Amino acid sequence: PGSSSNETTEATRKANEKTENSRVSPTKHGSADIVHTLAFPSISTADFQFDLEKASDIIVEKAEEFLPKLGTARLVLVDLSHGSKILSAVKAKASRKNIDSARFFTFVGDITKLHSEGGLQCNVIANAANWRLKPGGGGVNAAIFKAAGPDLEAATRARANTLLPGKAVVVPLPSTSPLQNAEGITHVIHVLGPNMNPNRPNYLNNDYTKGCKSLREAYTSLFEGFLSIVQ
Ligand code: AR6
Repeated sequence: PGSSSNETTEATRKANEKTENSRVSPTKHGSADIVHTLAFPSISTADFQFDLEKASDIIVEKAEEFLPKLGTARLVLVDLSHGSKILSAVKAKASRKNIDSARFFTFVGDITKLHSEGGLQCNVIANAANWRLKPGGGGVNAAIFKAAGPDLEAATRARANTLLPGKAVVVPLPSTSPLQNAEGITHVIHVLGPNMNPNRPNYLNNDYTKGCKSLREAYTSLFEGFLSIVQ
């Protein structure tokens, strides 16, 4: 009997993730031959309390569906910690389906500091937004609005005032935004996922039939938005 992956030590896992982060091929910062790359957080699985197993199935299914349409562009699922359960689940499922790991991979880091701290070049990032498209509220939404400065709120307002669950809106980032200067981000795509938290708006009361449909729609809108930038 060999050791199962469940028995992998924390140290080994950290080492593996570091290897994974470091194997990412560099792209030219700010130049025309950049490899279009979308970095996205796992929509709905923290503050919105969506089931991780179901979410990881949907992320892998949608990445597999969109990769052939995206040419050479890359999709990168990001989370803050080496212990991220959603990253491990997605990584394992993507590997089982033999999805090209150079074009779809997981990355540990702060989505607002991928280039400066992680050495990963992305030109587009996704935000797990709230329906009002407002800064704050914690999680990745607060981090992205803070890092981008007031420019992002004004640019968002020019596109939309609110968002429905399952929908995404592409916002070009003004060149004055620190997120563009320091990180090379040209677009933020706000996505509103389904909510399974009773203390947040549009609570789905554990209805995963509706929830999964809505999360699929959210990733479809997100990846279609990215496709519109790549094309
Ligand atoms: N970099 C990378 N990933 C992050 C970061 C970061 N800086 N911060 C959080 N994550 P969440 P939701 C990961 O809660 O569940 C907000 O208040 C986090 O570990 O941000 O869709 C909004 O205003 C998790 O994997 O989004 C909404 O009201 C993922 O990002 C509500 O929360 C999403 O976690 C949306 O809840």
